[in-house]
Parts: sequence; structure tokens; C-alpha cells
Amino acid sequence: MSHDPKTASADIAADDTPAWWTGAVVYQIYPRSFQDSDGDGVGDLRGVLRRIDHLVELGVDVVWFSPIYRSPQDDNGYDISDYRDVDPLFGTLADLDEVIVALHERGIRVVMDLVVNHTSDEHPWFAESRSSRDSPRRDWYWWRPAREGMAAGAPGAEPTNWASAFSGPAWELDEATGEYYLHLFSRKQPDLNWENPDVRAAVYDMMRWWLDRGVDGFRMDVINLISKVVGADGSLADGVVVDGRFGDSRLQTVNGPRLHEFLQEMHREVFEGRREALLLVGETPGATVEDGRLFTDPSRRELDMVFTFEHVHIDHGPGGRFDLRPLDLRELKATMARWQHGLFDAGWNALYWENHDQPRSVSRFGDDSAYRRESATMLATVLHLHRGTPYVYQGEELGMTNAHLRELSDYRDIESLRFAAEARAHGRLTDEQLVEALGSGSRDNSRTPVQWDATASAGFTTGTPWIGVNPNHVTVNAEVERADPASVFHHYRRLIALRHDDPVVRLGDFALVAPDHPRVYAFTRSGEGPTLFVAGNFSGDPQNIEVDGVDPAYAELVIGNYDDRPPVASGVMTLRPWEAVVLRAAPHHP
Ligand code: ISL
Repeated sequence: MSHDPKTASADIAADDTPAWWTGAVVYQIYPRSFQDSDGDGVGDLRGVLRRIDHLVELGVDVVWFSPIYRSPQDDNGYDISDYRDVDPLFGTLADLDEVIVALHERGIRVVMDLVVNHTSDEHPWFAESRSSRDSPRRDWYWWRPAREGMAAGAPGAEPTNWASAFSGPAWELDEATGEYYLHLFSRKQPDLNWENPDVRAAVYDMMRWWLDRGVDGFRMDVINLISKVVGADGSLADGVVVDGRFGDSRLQTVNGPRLHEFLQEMHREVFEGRREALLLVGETPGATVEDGRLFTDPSRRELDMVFTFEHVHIDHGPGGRFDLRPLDLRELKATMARWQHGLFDAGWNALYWENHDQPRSVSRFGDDSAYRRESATMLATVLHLHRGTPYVYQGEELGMTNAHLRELSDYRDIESLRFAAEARAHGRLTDEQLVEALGSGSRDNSRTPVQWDATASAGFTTGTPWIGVNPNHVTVNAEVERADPASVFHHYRRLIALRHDDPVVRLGDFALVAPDHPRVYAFTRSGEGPTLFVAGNFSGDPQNIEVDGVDPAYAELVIGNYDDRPPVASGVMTLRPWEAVVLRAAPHHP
């Protein structure tokens, strides 16, 4: 694993040309819910082929596929049993090749999800690892005996007190060999031991295989969990106990001591010489701005950008995602601004409101009934005018809302099901409260089928969909959206085109305006070209905002979500309910 510094900088920043992805917009496909082609109720790759025109019309530059690898589907594909094959649920490798060619022909790059913090327990590596204590692959995963002085299997005998992200302990006893294995997620997702160089070599080999197959990058699942704090004697430490039984494992598992070393090694082993054409985005829950810089400063040769979680945790109450509170807009602005400034001179931001783990943004931060169109377009405008690479999650461009699932039995996500089972077992929530908590916080909110049209299954499938179609598909769907020039869909098209055309959107400096305004999110973008002024009203009431720097009376309305521009009097602009505007200063205004 040698590294020649003379060639190191050749493939990035060879000149000052900004990387291609600074002007790109990424679209996330969650294949299981995008488009079914064979009537089994689950979306698939041939379904994607049918909808490529939708992506082309939208104007996106990249498609990121959530996992389509062979998988027992315990966590909808984030539990992989074969990294080099497509799950029959989604099609075949040949189908994938067709999809890649079809997207490339339209100038759209393809990014694969890469889940290498853990595998499925049905991956041959794990089968071998668990087969005996002497297995050559034993050390590929985290095996530990019961806590000292305790019998394996006794309550509390787990090697550490860490909790799994999906409730219960992060350790599972394997009866056959009498040891526990670590799983930070479900028990069917054992954590790989990145301390072992053979594990790393196998992962890098698989990644090269995918690049050679023609993919253009990776979205790296929980990549900042791959390095754990491990003592010289191999020990793992308990976390501080937070809720009686379990300790907080974050100090031991998040942004661990060898993380940056591993990422730099991955870069040398996999990306050296071809980095420029690729998109490398890490999912990094728990990363601070300082971490974000370490990951994305190009001179460090790690990643291009990372997904921060700070802004999507602001409305979490003590109970986390199942305990959402109203958004504090001031906090949201301050958080976003910190990342904008922190990664301005070195590094880059990934911008998102939604993905397959987050509730729908129009339901969460907007008004998904009376002002659905207005609030969805306002949220889009604010996000897409930041500096960074915006991510559009399937259906977000249609203004899709939370799922409206009514019964506990309607839920499919392992996280929601485990949460519900535990809350019931401990009598913590009534069924009514549970339906309410899941209704706003469940990951299933964003996993219902894409609403293509008003027919029975929204055009998603001819069969029975694996999860209920949102009943509002009769009015909220792509066909209706496409027919209306003022729709959420056409608004997204304009925002994407604007990023492609305006270097200030792409690279300009960012400055908040009226950071303390509780209901208006306003900022300027300035750089090589006329300054842009952006404002979004995060409420259903009219809001006033002072407009300094850009005189709106002389400014061009670049994009808005009402028919005309908002009224301005004596330097005060009055935004209408959920209104968003992007104004461009006249050339004589700097
Ligand atoms: O959504 C979460 C739980 O409330 C997050 O903690 C989530 O589990 C975390 O963002 C990691 O997400 C990724 O890895 C998980 C998988 O379940 C998610 O779908 C994936 O995006 C395990 O692979």
C-alpha cells in the first residue's frame, strides 16, 4: 500500500477548476419504492429504465441508488450478503448494466450505496467467521466473550453495555461458539472489523470491481463508524449509562481513532488516479463541522462531501426521531450557516432535507395540506440556494408528504417495528400515541411508493405494493405536477437549471440576513456575478423582512413561488405564506 507523494495531487485540483460536482444535483433512488416492472409489488431496475425520462426532465446530474445488492432485506438492503451481485428482487447484474448505460447515455452519473461498516449475517464472510473460534475469518468481525465473571447469555453479560441503533443490546450471543458478536444496527448486520487489514483489502477490491464496472462513485453508509476505540489488549469499553440499561457507545464507535487513516488508505487503494471523475459522499452521523473539514478538505484526500445530521436533529425531542418538536428556525439557520462558513475555504457541503431515513420535509418543516405546493417549493428554494451539492430524494420533487399510515400493522421498517414492540412491552406509549409517533417520525414516511399517477397503486405497480401507497396520490402525483407550470416539480427543474447556469449559486459566498428572525430564512450569495438575495417564509402568516444590500425594487426576480414579486415598502419586504424568492441585484449593485 505505497503512496507516492509526487503523483498525489495529480488527480485533484491540478488547476483551479472547481470539481464537476460543485455544479451538480444528485437524485436518490430508493429502488424498492421507485417503480415496479414485474408486478411483485417491489420496485426494480427495469422499473428504473421506464422512468429515466423523468430524471432527464428534472435535469439531475447524478443518481444515487440505495442498496440493490443481494440481501436478506432485514434492513431493506442495508444488510448485504453479496457485494458483487444484484438481489433478484431488483433484477440482475445485466439489468444494472443496462441502467448504467442508459443513464450514462443521458449524461447522468451513477453512484452506488456502499455499506461496509457491516455485512449481513448471511454474508459468506460472516458464515465463515461464526463457524468456529479458530476460523481464519474469525477476526473479520467483533467477537468477544461474555463480561468477566458472567455466564454467556445471562442478562447484562454482553461484552459492553452498548445499545443497537434499532433497540436492544448491540451484541448477539452465538450459542455454537459461546461468544458474542457486535452489531451496531440489527442482529442481522454484524459489524466488520476494520482493524484487520484483510477486511480492508477485501472491501477495497470490491470497490475497484464496481468502479471498473462503470459506476461513478459511492455514498458510504455510516462510514464514520468503521473505526472503534479498542484497547491494546483488544478490549472495548462501556459507555456512560444514559437510560438505566444501556451506555452511550458514541465515544467508542463514532469518528474513531483510525477513521481518517482508513479513509486515506481507501483513497490510495481505490481512488488514486480516478478521483476527479467520481463522487464520494460519506454518511457521517455525529460529525461536527470540524470533522466535516477533515473529511472533505481536498488536500487530505478522503471524501468529497459528507451528510451532516446536525440540521435534522434540531427538532428531535429527548425521545429522538419518534419525539419530534416544532422546528426552531433560528437554530436551523445557525447550524446551516456554521457548515456553510466552516467548509467555505476547504471542503464542501452535501445539502439535503430528505432521504430514506427522514420523514418528508413538507410534512415536517412545511404545511402539507393548505400550503403544500408553497411550502414544498419554499423548502426547495432555500436548500438549493446554499453552497454545496443538493440531494433530491425521490418524490421530494413532487412534494410528496408523510405516509398517512393508520395502523401499526401498516409499518414495515425494522426500526419502527422494534421501537413499537419495545414501547408496547414496557407500556411506555398507548397504541394511539404510537401511531402518532410513527406517523411523524418513522422512516416509512419517505418509503411509500413514488406517486406517478392517480390510478390505484399510483402507477407504481400492477400488483400489491410492499408498503401502502399514500392515499393522497389521487391529487399529489407526477402527472398532475407535470401539467402545472407552477408545480413543485417544475420549481425543482428551475432550481436545478439555475445551479447549472449561475456561478454565484454554485460557488458564491454565503451570508445570513436577519439570523434572529424566527420565521424567515434569508441570506445572500455573492461572488463572480450579481449578488443573489434569497428569502423563505417558514410560516403560513405574512412576514416582514428588512432587505439590506440588495434593493429588491431594482432586482430581478429569478425564482419565486407566487405569480409576482412580494411587495416592498421602505426597505421592508412582506413575504406571503410560505413564500420564497430569489432576487438578483441589478448590475450596478455589487
Ligand atoms: O435513521 C436513523 C435512526 O433514527 C439513523 O440513525 C440511521 O440509522 C443512520 O443514519 C444510519 O443510516 C444508514 O445506515 C443504517 C440504515 O438502516 C439506514 O437506512 C442507512 O441510511 C444501517 O445500515
